[in-house]
Amino acid sequence: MNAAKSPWWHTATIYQIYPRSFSDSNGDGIGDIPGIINRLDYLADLGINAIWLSPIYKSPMDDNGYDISDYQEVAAEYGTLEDFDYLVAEANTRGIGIILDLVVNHSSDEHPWFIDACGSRDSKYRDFYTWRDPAPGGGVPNDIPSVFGGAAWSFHEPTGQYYFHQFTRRQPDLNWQNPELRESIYRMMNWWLDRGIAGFRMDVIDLIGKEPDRGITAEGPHLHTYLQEMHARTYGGRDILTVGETWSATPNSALLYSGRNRNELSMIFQFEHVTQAWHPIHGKWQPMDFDLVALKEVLGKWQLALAEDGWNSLFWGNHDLPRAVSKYGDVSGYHKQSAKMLATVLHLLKGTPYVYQGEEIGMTNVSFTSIEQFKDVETLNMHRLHLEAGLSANEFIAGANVNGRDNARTPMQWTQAEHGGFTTGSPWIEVNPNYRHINVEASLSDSQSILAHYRHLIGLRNQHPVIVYGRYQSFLDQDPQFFVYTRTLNDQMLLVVANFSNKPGMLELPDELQLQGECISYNYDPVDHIGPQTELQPYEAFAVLCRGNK
Ligand code: TEU
Ligand code: CA
Repeated sequence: MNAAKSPWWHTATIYQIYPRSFSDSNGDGIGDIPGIINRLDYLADLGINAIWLSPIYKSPMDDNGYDISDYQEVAAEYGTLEDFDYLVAEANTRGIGIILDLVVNHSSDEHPWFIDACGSRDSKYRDFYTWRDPAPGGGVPNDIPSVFGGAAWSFHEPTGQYYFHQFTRRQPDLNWQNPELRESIYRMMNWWLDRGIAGFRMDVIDLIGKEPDRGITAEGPHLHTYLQEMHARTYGGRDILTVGETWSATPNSALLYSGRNRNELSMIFQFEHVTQAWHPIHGKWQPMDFDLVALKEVLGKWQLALAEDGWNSLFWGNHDLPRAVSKYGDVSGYHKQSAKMLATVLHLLKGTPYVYQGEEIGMTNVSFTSIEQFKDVETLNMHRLHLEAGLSANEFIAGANVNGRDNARTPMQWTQAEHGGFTTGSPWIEVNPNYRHINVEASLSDSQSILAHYRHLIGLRNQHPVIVYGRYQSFLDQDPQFFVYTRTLNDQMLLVVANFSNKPGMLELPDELQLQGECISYNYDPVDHIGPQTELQPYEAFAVLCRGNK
């Protein structure tokens, strides 16, 4: 890719904010937009270039905003449209763009479109959704399951039909086969684009091509037609970032979404590195330890698949995933070292890195003991279904404490004050009790903090084109302890080495990697010379930049 024509998001680092849990400005225990504005200097100091805001729109909050009842109104508990416009302006003065979460696979059942559609089979909005008669013998039209448990069909008594919902029954799917629905969505998107946003993250966008009668949910036959139409009708020609959440994506389909001549998206979120540690039958609720060899294989596959076209997103966590350091690191023994190692390995890959709120200070999973502490609708639904299936509550809670979404939704830990400085009120979900020693204030006063390491890595991306465009090559692919890769651009080579274990180890690198260079990142002592054997400490990670001959 010619650096002269490269888009801004090639060198950018994106920070994800889950508004409900980031910063509460008015003491109601719920994060809000003024609270985010109060923290912009912190984010500017971190060096991020844009903020992906999880939904801020009017919503009954059945799924914490991923169930929208007015696409052009801010949820009252988060603030007002004026607050939003002020956030955009204040972020922009700090060189930070605002990326909105576009949730258009489904709306809330409280959206006026759905309320009108329920009023009569002749409603002009009836076909904005998918309605079907009961199956011939009665019951659901077919056996498509909801992602959140149960059937993907709910019966609407007054009009005698089922409606389709891939998530909860309070999140009716929108019917993208209807051109009027699509135009309504495009009008809404342009309305937000005209308010100066920097992009969209597109919620489960691989599902909008669904064809329920044929049992098709992800990557339907018209999906890319819709995305190219959306591009043409809205953001095409604007200098914005678009990232699609696509749980079904493969390296091949990733090129369809993000190929430079596809006129669809900038990039996608793929989840293969996440689901490779899920149980084949019980999914994330039956946790399995991740396997480094498998993880390296997946990350490497995606680096190579999008090496010449398309573009990778890079992330360990988000609002749906467990905390990175709990999932892949070692909170008890090597919290700081393992969090820094994970950041090093991810941020020196090719692609756009995403930092999930709190990841930069090493926030961890929680350990809830009763189901009442959990707030996530998916977790609560699955808990009910697991108990109905005869599983023990404790067994379910143990799984939810490893992979449940609430792990990422406990409030941001700002200080060691009560509730971690998140709120002066009573938080909507419990703050992780480790806020007393894991918090922003403590991190800012520690030059060796995880935060300082993230700030350094984010800065490196702007200094070294080899990090942005270097060709990826892995080494020791079958080694179960070490992750070793290089990035090469022109006469520069960056060697990245990481010990993914809590055991020290002797690393033996091939001759071609026995080199001398500038150590541009480390989490123990700097390493600038690699010989035939290198002793690595637990979770040690470093990067050495060599120019010209080694
Ligand atoms: O997530 C898609 C989704 O299905 C994830 O919730 C994930 O598959 C699940 O947690 C795995 O168990 C998006 C949003 O990120 C999520 O927060 C929403 O709940 C969901 O869509 C519906 O909008
Ligand atoms: Ca608030």
